[in-house]
Amino acid sequence: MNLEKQLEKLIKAKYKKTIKTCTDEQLYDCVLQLTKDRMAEKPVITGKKKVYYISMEFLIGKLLANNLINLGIYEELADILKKNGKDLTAIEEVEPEPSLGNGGLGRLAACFLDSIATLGLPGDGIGLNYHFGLFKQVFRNKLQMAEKNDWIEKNSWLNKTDTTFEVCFGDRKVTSVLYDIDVIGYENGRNKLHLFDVSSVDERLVKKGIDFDKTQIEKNLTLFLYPDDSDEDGNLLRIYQEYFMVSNGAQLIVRELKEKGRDLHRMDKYVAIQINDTHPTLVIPELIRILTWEEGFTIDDAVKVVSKTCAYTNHTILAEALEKWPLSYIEKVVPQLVPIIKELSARVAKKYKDPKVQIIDGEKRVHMAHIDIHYGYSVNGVAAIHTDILKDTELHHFYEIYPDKFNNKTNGITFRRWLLSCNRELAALLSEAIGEGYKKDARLLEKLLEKADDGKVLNAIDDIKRQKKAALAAYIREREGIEIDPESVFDIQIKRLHEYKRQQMNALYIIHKYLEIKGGKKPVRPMTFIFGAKAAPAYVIAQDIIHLLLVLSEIVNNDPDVSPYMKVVMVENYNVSYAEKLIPACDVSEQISLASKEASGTGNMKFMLNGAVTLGTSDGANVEIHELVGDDNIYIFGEKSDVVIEHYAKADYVSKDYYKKSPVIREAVDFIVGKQALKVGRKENLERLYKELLNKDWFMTLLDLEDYIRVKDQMFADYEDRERWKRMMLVNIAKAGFFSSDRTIEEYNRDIWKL
Ligand code: 26Q
Repeated sequence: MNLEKQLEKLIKAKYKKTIKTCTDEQLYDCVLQLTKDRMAEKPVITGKKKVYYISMEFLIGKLLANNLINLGIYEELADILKKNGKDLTAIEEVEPEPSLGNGGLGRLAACFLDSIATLGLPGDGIGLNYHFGLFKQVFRNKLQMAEKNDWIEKNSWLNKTDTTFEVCFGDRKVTSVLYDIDVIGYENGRNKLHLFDVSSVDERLVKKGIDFDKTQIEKNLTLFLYPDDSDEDGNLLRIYQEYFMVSNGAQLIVRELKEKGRDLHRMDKYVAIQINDTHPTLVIPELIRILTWEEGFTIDDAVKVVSKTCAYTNHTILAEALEKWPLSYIEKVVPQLVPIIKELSARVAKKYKDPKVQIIDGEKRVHMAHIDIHYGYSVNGVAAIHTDILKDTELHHFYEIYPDKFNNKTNGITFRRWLLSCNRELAALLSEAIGEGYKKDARLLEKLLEKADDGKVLNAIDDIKRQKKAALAAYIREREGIEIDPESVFDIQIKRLHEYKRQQMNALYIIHKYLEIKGGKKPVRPMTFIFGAKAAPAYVIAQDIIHLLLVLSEIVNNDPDVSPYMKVVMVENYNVSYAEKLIPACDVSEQISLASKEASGTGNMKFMLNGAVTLGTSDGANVEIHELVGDDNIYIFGEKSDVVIEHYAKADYVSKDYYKKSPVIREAVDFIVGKQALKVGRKENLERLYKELLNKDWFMTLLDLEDYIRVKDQMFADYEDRERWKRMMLVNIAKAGFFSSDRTIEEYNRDIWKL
């Protein structure tokens, strides 16, 4: 049916109105329905073998614009609405964001689903239907507060199915309900994201903020996404969640195989299960349990086929982030898996004496990654340097046993969301300059290099950047109540708050600049420093860093000597939707993690694609960005990973030495507990952070601070060479093609899944 007629019909049936007379909310409701109906018409992608991407997080973000783009009806719908006095972007704003992930790992899963469907590969996601996504961040008294973040409305992307399974825990049994979200590829067919829920979930359990009774498992199991990004204590509920997900997932996979009449002994010919970090690791013993208990397999046969089916992706080398659960926890939550885990552990112990590769260690803790490595057929890191570090140091002992299992899959991002949708203007310009081919084959962006001396194209890129900066400035004025100058340089750091990502180093630079300006050294052009970051609620130092940023924002923005030259903005409740507004407006992309610590990063890729220039360390995918764009189009600083790793090995990094040696460092660090900061900030938080930096500084902020200041100053100076900067923008865009998640997924398929 004609799109306009279809929409009119829906509106009439639901609201007895017309497009013109509908509110944006009503229009959203009907456009959602229309989009879902159109998606349901797309053929399901099929094939002999299918991948299941199993993950505790799918940070899908708003889906409307993306689905319209993938259906190929975005422009048509926008025109229809416009004709009727309505604005599609305003309608997009109505959609609540499903924040079903913490950060990079969850967002990667969402990009991968888009690319799997776009490439026409059969592949579904398996995850949990959290009723409350990642907490909503609000600032009170310059401190982060966490509030619940509900996203499920009466009409949503979720389709309730009649699939239910029983999941048995040691102390109770629950019934699951399956909700599906359709995933359609760009001009391609349909896969699914399967999100499991418990039938007995009860949202009323949530009292104040994000507090709830942790013991009522039937009611709380799928209420919340765990807000910990990598270093906080897990607990029993986390294991209940993990087992609930994998048990449902395993049952679904086995059922689908049986429905297709497949021989379970040859499961690996029909199924690949990609385990997204260790969180879904229990799928391995759970599948073995199902095959032996319910399908009559011998344990040898079950272990064999499962080991050929499961593949593991590692996303971190932070030791504290690797899951190790006390066996007693697993005993309590899923006693039925304990004999299997013990058997898997015993088989390893019999073959390998090295304590570093055991599944159950001397303290009776279960190392989840070790299960994955011994009983999976592939182990991959997420950027070249990350995989190298896994092989050479962190997982070296495993690499010696299984050299062939290890492989690298450098992360990627979906260009549908991170270019076509969030920067339609740039996409249009690219189409005009180099044709539409890049939309299907991102590497064709390199054709843009032919325009590196074309003043018209360069100016057009710059114009779009200005436009996006103006739009962001307006948005920030409205949302944060802060006035920023669109003519200033926009320097942006958006990512989870973590010491290894070193937002505190950026803060020290800001202090340094502030003091310089106070001392009369004014920059030629104003600068705007923008942050967005949530901190795990239990991560104390991360909270302190947020506090410092908010303190700096107040001091700088309210100082009449300084505010004409610089502004500091910490945006509230940074999420995917905010990222889509920030990234196209960015000049300087801050990727300043301590070398060796950021597995890959994916924000770095999104910024580059949108014409920002990276200021970064030789870490994660920055290394590959550097190789692609060359020395002239990126700003790299800081110690390299080998030096850092050596400091850890020798335990010889002493932050105080750097503090003592450098007056610049001293002045900036002391500011944190100086009179001015204490006047607007809280002593407890600022002093704790100060002491941490001086006495511990585990992520070596002061090691790189001077070099950071030097290179960042150079970068700001170079910004004034406008012609050179425009060229840098162009080269970054042109070289971003490699970071399309379509390329990443092609590699996963070629080397691991073989669909
Ligand atoms: C673990 C145990 C208990 C509770 C929570 C967790 C937990 C939750 C989330 C552990 C880790 C995470 C998230 C990790 C993450 O986002 N890692 C990022 O993954 C990206 C995609 O590969 C990389 O680009 C980033 O470098 C990496 O930090």
